[in-house]
Amino acid sequence: MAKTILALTSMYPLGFENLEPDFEIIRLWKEKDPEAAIHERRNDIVAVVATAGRAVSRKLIEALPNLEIIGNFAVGTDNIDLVAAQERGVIVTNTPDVLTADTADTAIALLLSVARRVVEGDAYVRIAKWLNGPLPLGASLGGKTVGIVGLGRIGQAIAKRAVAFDMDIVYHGRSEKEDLPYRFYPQLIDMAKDCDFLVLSCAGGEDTKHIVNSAVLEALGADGYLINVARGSVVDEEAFLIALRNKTIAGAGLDVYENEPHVPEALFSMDNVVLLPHIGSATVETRSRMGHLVIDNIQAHFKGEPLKTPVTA
Ligand code: 8YV
Repeated sequence: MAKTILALTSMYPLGFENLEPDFEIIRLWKEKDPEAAIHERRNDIVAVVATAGRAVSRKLIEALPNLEIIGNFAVGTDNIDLVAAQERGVIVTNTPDVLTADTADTAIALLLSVARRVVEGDAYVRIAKWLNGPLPLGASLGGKTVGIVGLGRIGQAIAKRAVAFDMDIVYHGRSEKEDLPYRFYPQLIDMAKDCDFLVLSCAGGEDTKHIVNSAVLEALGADGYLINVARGSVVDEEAFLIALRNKTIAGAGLDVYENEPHVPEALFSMDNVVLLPHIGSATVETRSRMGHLVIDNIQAHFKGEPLKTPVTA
């Protein structure tokens, strides 16, 4: 009975080759009947590799009696039932730090693109609309206020970058960080009223589900922009689409959606949104580092060595 890893995701560009001498790998996306593949090998599976949008539910955890470790190819763990894992004594690891800079860069790319109409401008040139007159004016960044929801590692990296654009930083989150020089807002709605760019970089999951609701969007106002590199679940998508349609917010830059890879079609025809396909960490360098971390954690666990990046409840 070979120790088996159930992979719910590829770890491109790295892959699982480094684990193959010691483990069999079930690449679930290649299986004709994924449920049957899991059922057949359920007693052999000792590790699961997952990622954002690939759920490790209580049902899956309970179906694998010898599961010891879940290696998440992501920093966010909202795809994993952490309580069920803890109850069973299953270890969870993730990939913090290595993706901080790229994800913060993505937030800034979205912010710049939507404020300065970069994507719209590109299309404007390509379809020769410029011949009929200039692109409508954009919005400056300098002197504007960025309100960051979730000033963790990624939030702080976004703040650092926004400071370089002469922007003012404020934040909202679970707790005030007294060692940082930015103003803290205990209430999201108050911060939304006071900021020009509301940037989401918090964890997903039940605690943050739909915290950006119609009242927060109304507070952000007709000159305000929403940038989301966190999780689609943080935003009430229905309220958000209404706000965009009615122009009660100025625009949005999105890397994440509630039901990925499905994106509300209503967004496709809107000029004031920039849409990315969840690429926050999607560089060759970062995805390689993420893959190495997943592998290192699994190998360390089975050698009885300390884990590199365990998730603590
Ligand atoms: C995903 C992410 O891991 O780290 C996270 O939480 O959302 C991303 O980096 C990436 O999209 C791979 O699925």
